[in-house]
Amino acid sequence: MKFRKVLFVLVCLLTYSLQAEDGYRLWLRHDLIQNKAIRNAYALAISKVNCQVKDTIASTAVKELTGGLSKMLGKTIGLGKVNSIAGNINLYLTTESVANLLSKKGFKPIQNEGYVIFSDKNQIHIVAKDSKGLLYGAYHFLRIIQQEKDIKKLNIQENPHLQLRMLNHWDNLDRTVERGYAGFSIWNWHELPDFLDPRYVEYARANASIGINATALTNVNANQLIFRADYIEKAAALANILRPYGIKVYLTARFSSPKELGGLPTADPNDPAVKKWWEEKVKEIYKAIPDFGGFLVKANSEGQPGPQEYGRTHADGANVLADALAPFGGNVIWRAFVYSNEEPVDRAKQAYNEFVPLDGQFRKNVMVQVKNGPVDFQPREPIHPLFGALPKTPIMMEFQITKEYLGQGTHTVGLSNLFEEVLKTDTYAKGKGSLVAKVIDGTLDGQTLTGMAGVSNIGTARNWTGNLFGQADWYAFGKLAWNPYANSDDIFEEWSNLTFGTSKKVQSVVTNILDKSHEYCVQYMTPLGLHHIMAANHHYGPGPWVSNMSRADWTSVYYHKADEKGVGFDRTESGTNALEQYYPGLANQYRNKDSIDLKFLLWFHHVAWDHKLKTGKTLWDELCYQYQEGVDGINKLADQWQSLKGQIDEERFNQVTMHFNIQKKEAKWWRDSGLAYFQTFSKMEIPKDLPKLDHDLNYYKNINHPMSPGIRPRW
Ligand code: GCW
Repeated sequence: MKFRKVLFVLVCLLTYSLQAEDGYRLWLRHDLIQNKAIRNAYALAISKVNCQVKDTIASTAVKELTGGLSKMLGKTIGLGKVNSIAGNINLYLTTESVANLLSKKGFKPIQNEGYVIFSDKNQIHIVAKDSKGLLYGAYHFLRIIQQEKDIKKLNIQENPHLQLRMLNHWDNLDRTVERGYAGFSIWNWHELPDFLDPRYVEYARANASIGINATALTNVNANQLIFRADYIEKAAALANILRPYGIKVYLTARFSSPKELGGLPTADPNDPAVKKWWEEKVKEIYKAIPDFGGFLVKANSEGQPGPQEYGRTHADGANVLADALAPFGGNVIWRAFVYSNEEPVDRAKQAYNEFVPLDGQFRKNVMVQVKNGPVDFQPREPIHPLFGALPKTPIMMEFQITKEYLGQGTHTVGLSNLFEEVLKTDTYAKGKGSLVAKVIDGTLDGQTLTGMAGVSNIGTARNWTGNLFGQADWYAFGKLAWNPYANSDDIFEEWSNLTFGTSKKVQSVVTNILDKSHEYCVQYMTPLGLHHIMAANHHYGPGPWVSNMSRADWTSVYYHKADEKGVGFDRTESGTNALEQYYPGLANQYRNKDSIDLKFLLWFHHVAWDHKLKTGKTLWDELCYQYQEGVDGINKLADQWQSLKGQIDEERFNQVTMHFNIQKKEAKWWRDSGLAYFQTFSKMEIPKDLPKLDHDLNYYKNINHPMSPGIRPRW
C-alpha cells in the first residue's frame, strides 16, 4: 500500500517535471502540491467525491474534481457512494429541507447556476440548484486547493449576476480570425464533424471553470455558409463537446442569408417567404442542436446587410429572427455597433440616435449588445450613452478581450481595469448609483434577460492567447461576467496564484503588471482622451496622420482634429453635443474643460495648445509628459518582470520577456510618432527634461506593416 502511494507521488512528480511550461494548461494547472504539510493535511481531509446527481454536466463536475484533486494531492480520489462519511466531498441539489438548513447557516437562496460550498463534520458540501451550479462549485473548490487555502471553515456562496456569459469569436470559416492575434481559429471547420480536436474539450473546460456558459462560434461579419446543412452538422459536433461543460452554442446570422443561401429574391424581414425561411432554418438547427442558444447579428454596419436596405428598422430585423427562435427558447443578440454612411454627424452619436427610438419595439427574446464605449474598443472611452437609455430593452455588454487597439498580440496590457472602470461608471439614468453594472445585470430596469459578451482572444497559439498575459484578460472577463461588481485586484491575485503559483514575490510583480499596464498603455498610445489615432486597416501601431480613407470617420484626423489652435473633438454644446446623450449627472462631469477628468479631456473638448490645465501645465506640456510616463511605466514593469528570473519556469519567463522587449520599443514608437505629428501643429518645444525624438515625422509615417495579422478578409 505504502509502496503504491510513493509510486503515485513519483509518477505525479515526473509528469510535472516533464510537462512543457508553454502556457497550454492556462490556470487549470493542478500540479502536485509541493508543500508536504499542506498536501498531507488535504489528503487527510479529502478522500472521496460523492455526487447525487446523475447527468452529463454533474458527471463533468465529478470528473474534474476527482481528476484535479488526485493530481494535486498525489493520491487517488475516487467515487464515494454514501453520504456523511468523513473525507467526502458531497455534491447535491438543494431541496426544501436543504434550503432551510442553508438559510439557518446564513446563506441566501441559491439561484440558477449558483452554488454554496461549506464544510461540516469533516465533510465538504457543494450544493446547487442545478448541475451547472455543481460544476461551477467544483471548479471553485479546485481553485481553493490549487491556491493552498484553508478548507476547514468553508462558507462560500456564489450566484451569477448575469445569465449569459459569452465569448464572441470573430472566427471565419477559413480559420482566419478577424482581429485575432493568437494564430488561427481553433475551429477546424474543414475537418469537422469527423475530426474532433482534443483542444475543443480543453476550451470547454477553461471556459466552464470561469463560468462562461455560451459561445458564438463565428464572426459577426458573417458568412451564410454556416447555415448550410453540412455546416450545421459541424456546429452540432462542437455543441456536443461543449454541452457537458454547460456551454451553449450561438451562431452569427448574415441577414441576407435567405437570398444568398435560400435563393429568395429578398431578405426583407416583412416578407412572408423570408419569415418562413428563417422559421425553417431555425427548425433545422434545433434538430441538430436541441439546446441551440440563438443568433448574434451585426446588421447595417460596416457594409453588412440588414433590414434598413428594405426600409425596415433594426427592431423589424431582430424580431423576424426572434419569432423564429422563440418556440425553441432561443435568443437574438442584436448588435448596436452601427454607424451609417449617410449621416454626417459625430459617429459617437449614431448608435444612440438609431436605437433610442426603438426602445420597447423589440421582442422579449431580443437583447441589444452594446460596446463599452461609443466609438470602438479604444484604449479608453467614456461609457456608451446607450447604457441606461433603453429601459425597455435588455442590454448586453460587449467588451473586446482581443486587443485590437491595445497593442494586439505583442503588448502586455491587463484589461480588467478597463472593464471595471466601465462597469462601475455611474450612468445617472435613475439618479446617483445607476452603475453600468446595474444596467446590464437587469436590476436598474427590472430586466430578466442579462448578459455580457467578450470578443475572444483565443487561437491556435500553443498558449491559446499568443501573449501569455492575454490569459489573464480571458480569465478576468469570465469573472466579471459572473460578477460585474468584482474587483480587478482580487481577480489579478487569483489568476497569478493559479498561473504562476503562490509565491508572494511572483504574485506582487504579476498583479502589479496587470494593474498598471492598462493606464501606461493609454498614456503612450492615446493620452488625455485622444482616440482612434492608430494605423489604418490592420490598426497596428500609430497613425495620427491617417487622413485619406473611403470614409471620413475611419481616419485619425476626424477624431483628433488637431490644428494650429489646439487638439481634441468638441463634443460639447459648441460642437457635436454628443454630451447631451448622457444623463445630466454624468454629462456635467464632462462639460467643463477645466474640471473634466483629464483622461477624457480631448474626447469632449478641443483645447488650445497653450491652455493651462489643472495640473498647472499647458496642454502641450501635459501631453508630452503623459506620453513619457506611459513609456517609462512600461519600462518599469518590464524591469520588474526581470526580477522574477529564476522564480518561475524559464519557458514562460522568456515568452513574457520577449513580448516586453517588443512593447518597450513600440511604446516609444507610439510616443515619438505622436509627438512628432502633433508638434507640427503646436509648434512648441518638447520640455527639456524629456528625451528628444530620434527621428522626424516622415520616418514614422513611412513605417508600415502590411502583413499585420487580423485584417478583415474580403471574400
Ligand atoms: O472594431 C471594429 C473592427 C472590425 C469589427 C467591428 C465590429 C467585426 O475593426 O474588425 O468587425 O469593429 O465590431 O463589428
